[in-house]
Amino acid sequence: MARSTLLAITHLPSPKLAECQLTFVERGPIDYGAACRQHAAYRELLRDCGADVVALAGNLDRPDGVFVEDAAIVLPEGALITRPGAESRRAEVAAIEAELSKHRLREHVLPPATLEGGDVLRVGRTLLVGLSSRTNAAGVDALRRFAGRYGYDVRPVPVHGSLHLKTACTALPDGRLLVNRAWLDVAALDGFDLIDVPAAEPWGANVALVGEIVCAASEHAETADLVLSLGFPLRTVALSEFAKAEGGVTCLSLLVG
Ligand code: CIR
Repeated sequence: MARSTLLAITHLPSPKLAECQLTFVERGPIDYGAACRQHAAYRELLRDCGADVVALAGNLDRPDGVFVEDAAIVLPEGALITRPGAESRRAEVAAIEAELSKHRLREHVLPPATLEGGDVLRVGRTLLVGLSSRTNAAGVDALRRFAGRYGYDVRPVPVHGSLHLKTACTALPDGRLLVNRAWLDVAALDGFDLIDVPAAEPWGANVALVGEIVCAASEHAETADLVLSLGFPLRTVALSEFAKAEGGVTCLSLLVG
């Protein structure tokens, strides 16, 4: 059987998950056992989509360590190790870098720049980057220096109503963007075809592309119906406990293709 060339780096949920950072979400109880079961189902979904899955455990003491997406920007040409805007999250990147070093040459975001992977959306040769509470203008410049030399066009997108750009905007397999316009500066997306998430599901815009398969949280049933109606292959998985920690389907993995 041919081996998959897609690797998904994940990290097991921390027993301290309920102490996570929260910005736009109110703190409520998180069921750690349910979070672990949902994470196992998420890893299974990644495998079903054709990925080899690694589950790291080096950040089990760090509440937000499960949200590996924020620690790096992975391109075919190399990886940029981020400097998270949330100070409490800065120590997470070492464990992610140790794994990524097996697969990519790395560069680093340096102070005063801050950049989190949840703010970086790749659409073909364009990188849309959220200017958010976690990613500053120097972080955008760092991304531009890193990716510009490989020919990527780096475009900032002001984000005001959500934690990260990808909370409010992700890409479908044909390059159209699934968006919640209320949470970002839509003028910055000029030139892209936009599809609005259902009004009842403002958090639905966070979908992950694993190969050509659209993966979504099963809590966003109307968004799932919308994606199916557009003709895209779709898989869903329950992620309620991670939503309470302000994370979605993209946040839980780093895809190394
Ligand atoms: C945080 O506030 O940093 C975490 N509780 C959630 C991070 C979610 N990550 C993502 O959207 N890429």
